[in-house]
Amino acid sequence: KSIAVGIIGTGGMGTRHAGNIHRLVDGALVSAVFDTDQKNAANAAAVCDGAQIFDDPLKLIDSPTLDAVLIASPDNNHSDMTLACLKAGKPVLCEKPLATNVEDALAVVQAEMQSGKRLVSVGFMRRFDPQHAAVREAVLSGELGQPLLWKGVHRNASSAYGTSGATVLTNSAGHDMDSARFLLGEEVLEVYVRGIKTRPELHEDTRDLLILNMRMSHDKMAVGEVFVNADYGYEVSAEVVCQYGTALTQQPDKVLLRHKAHRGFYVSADWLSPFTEAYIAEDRAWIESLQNGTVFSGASAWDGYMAMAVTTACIESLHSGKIVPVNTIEKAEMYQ
Ligand code: ISE
Repeated sequence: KSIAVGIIGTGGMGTRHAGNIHRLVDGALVSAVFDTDQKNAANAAAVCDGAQIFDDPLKLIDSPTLDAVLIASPDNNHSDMTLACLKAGKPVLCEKPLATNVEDALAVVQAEMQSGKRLVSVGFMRRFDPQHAAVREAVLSGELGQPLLWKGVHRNASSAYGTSGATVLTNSAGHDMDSARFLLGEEVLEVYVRGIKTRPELHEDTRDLLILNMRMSHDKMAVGEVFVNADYGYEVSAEVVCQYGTALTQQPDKVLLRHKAHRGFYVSADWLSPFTEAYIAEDRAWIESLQNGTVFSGASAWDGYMAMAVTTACIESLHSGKIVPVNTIEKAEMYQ
């Protein structure tokens, strides 16, 4: 049976998922879209052979013609939309972050626990990126010995969503917290965050360059740079340092260019192109899990909640200058 998906939020990210699911994923079609901007909704509907355009996201969620919902609306309504999906008993893939504060993320986890069914998936797409997957495989092979340290780099050419420390930590750095958890297979216990504003003309709240220091379970360490105004382009990398070697993400098929007295590689301007494959693989894995009635292999509501719990501690650390513990509820059986 073909899975009928409705998409809430059809900006750049939602339209990308719509095209992936409708055109590139077997056994699924996008049959409904919603966006507050009619033009965006019409564009996405056109990509999906004339999907129905809803004027209310809650009506879309409740529509009996839809099997599943993908949420790619602005960050601050992710948790409300996800809760509405849980209420309707619909499987949902919510773009990261699951919420913009830890209380709302916890409400999603608790509602899912009450429903007794794993309905919520979260779009931490790096888990499906071939480079990140290869690093994880190398670590899991055991050949490098025990993993000890995660080192991440996350740079945006310019910030699309604001540059206060809280916004950067909530919107961008969640990927790095998830990457460290995923690649080391450990939880974040404590954080220490430093941040600066990189240009004098920026607003005084700006913390566009951050260093995250995370103490992980089993005495592992993680440190990441998050720089949302790096100017030259978009880049992400992750390295796991182990007892007998290290594994670092590498782009395999880059062309060495010689041009105008330079020799080097192009760098992408945004995340859509470096993570093209990751988004397709994520959408494919989600649809397959719905078809087979199995648990999604990517991030769960628990992972979305953990990212928000770590984010909350990071914001506190950035503001206080102190080491801050990550406080969470106990992990329920259904997320083990
Ligand atoms: C954006 O929202 C994303 O999810 C990108 O993957 C990330 O790299 C960027 O920093 C975020 O702003």
